[in-house]
Amino acid sequence: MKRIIITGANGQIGVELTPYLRNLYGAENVLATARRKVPGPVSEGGPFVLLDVRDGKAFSESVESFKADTIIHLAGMLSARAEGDPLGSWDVNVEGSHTALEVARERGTAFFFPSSIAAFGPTTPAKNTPQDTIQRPTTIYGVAKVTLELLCDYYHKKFGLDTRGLRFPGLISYEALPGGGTTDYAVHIYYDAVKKGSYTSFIASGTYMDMMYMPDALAAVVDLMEADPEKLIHRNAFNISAMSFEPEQIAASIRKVLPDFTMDYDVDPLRQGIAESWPDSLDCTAAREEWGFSPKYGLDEMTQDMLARLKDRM
Ligand code: AKB
Repeated sequence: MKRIIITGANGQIGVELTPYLRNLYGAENVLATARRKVPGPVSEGGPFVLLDVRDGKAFSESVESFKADTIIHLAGMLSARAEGDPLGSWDVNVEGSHTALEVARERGTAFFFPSSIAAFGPTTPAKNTPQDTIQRPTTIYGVAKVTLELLCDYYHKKFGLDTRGLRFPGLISYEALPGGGTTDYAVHIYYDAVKKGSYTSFIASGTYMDMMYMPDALAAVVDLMEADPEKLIHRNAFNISAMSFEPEQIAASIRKVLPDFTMDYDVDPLRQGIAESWPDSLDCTAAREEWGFSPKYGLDEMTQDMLARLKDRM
């Protein structure tokens, strides 16, 4: 990657990936795009343009004038929000992503797509979920993710496009709150632990999901995009995860730092249903073997860092 254009740069991943890439590749070589201009590092720390990914003409012109060699396509709607607006989410998550893929084909750029654990469903083996397995998701978000995984594979095979992707687990970060996701409880819990010393979980006790600390996710994007293409057997998308836990385990980890922390439950049926349709834990062997995936943070290391950073901020 030398000249990178990022879509959805104001989202949970974009607000951290944009400065991270600018730091690695030079601020002038990373063009952030989003539908709104929000004051802060994304719009002020380097080049920025307003862009709706569904506007293929404007998108293509931005790629051409910036001379981008890589599109990091992050614009999208998360799982629970998408379930509340299936048609709107299809428009952004499938039509918008397909437009982005077409722009990549037209301009000959590499293309990164963030898939998700949501690309799996209730008939997928839930434990140690294989890289290649049954994908019959029951959420509109998951259906969109599978569609794009397949389209990316197709564009690679048919047009030789350099498409690469990751199946992200829940991402946990102190920089930005996610919005409308099912794994969001694992971020909110840290904020409430620092602010109030207690948390009410919308996910039920005993519900396991894969998770990862944001620094490991950022490194994974770069490691995959810089990987030797000859070594990639898979393209879209690699299973990646750093840990799998249920609410009681993250609460116990927080109590090691804040012994008085308490948690109770007010389970949200929508998000609980989504969580139960997703895997408990992914097998990441392909990512390790094909491009050296190796996350650094486990649950307790992440908890210590999250709480220390949030305390500084709040
Ligand atoms: C969500 O919960 O929707 C996302 C995801 C796992 O894709 N964090």
